Amino acid sequence: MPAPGENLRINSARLWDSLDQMAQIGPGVAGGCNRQTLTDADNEGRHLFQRWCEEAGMAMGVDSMGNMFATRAGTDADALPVYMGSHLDTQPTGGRYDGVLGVLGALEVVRTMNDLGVKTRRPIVVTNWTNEEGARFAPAMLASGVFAGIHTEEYAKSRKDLEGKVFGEELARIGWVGDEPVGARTMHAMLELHIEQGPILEAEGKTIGVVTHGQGLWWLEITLTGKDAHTGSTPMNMRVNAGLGMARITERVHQIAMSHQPGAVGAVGQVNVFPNSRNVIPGKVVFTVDIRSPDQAKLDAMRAEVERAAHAVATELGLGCSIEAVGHFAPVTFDPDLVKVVRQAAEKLGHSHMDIISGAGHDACWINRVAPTVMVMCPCVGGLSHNEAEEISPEWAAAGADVLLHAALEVAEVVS
Ligand code: HGY
Ligand code: MN
Ligand code: MN
Repeated sequence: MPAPGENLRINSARLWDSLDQMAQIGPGVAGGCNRQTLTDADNEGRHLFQRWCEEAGMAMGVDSMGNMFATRAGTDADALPVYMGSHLDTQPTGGRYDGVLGVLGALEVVRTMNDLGVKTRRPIVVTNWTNEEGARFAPAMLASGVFAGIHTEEYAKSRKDLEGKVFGEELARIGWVGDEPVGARTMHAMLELHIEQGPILEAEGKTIGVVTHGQGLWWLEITLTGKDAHTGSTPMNMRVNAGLGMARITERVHQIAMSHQPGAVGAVGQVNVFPNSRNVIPGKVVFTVDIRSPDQAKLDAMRAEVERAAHAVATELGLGCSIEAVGHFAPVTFDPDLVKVVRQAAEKLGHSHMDIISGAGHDACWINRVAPTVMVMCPCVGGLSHNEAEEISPEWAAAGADVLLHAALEVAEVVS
């Protein structure tokens, strides 16, 4: 005997079409996206999202960090809402689905509820969090971090990109400083659908990831100072080469992560060399170390080892060395009751599933500090993400959105 509503499904073609339309905004050069936060493309994507939400009968609210909240009324206006969402900003060479599936999947859930005339006791709020990626303005998950009280709004709005542009000025420039005080909203729960961005679900042949935990992270920005000099006429023993220091530290970061297996990762992703001229020994290098683990002790040990290694290399080469932590969050445990709801939704829909720890950081990692939170994941091809070749199947997208639909029906309490 099928359970009530068991056959409810989202409209997969409509979801896929919305994903495709959004991907046309801020296109990359190889089929993916370059819709970085607070750019004109981000602004255009925000307006499209707002139009779609209003067409679905939702009322849009925006807070002072540009976080967008589209509300579908519940039958009980006083009930704490159920939030569902993710982010529309992308990496500079990002994919079409990282973050976007979570926002448009949540919109599709509302569209489906509208089609079916489903009423819920609790309001439902579809959310777009500003600057999840942290690619242009570090740290990642910046606006959800302000919402959760991790960062002050002043700190967030002072963050600068590589061109020296200031977050607060860019947010004002694109016209998305909302009138709501950030963090004023209270939630009954927050559900985030996201692609896995790793290879586990596909390799295990599972369609749904029930996310029980998220790994913790440090972003350490290291500045090495040496001496600009001629690459041809400067004898090797007279060089103070910041580029060599960066290379040695990059190798040490890899070795440190490998020494903490299983369950640790580390790399250097962003490097800025000065003066970055072919025939000048770099006098200064600024680079960011990204280390992560689901285990707090490993995370802390890796940070200490990276900092020790950096200072040791700098001493060896006669370099100045300063280290600033520009991003951090502790390992996350999502709400066990919501995890159960997601698992039951996957079972009810007949989707293969497994519990999983999120390798990537997400807005849900911060919102988990202020409301019961859980994530639903779908696979991505080859586990590839933060790459324009990021790919998912329409079936995976639909499965994730269907689980989100059934979890939302449960948590927001359907009213017959
Ligand atoms: O860095 C992260 O894990 C996320 O993709 N911003
Ligand atoms: Mn993301
Ligand atoms: Mn990302």
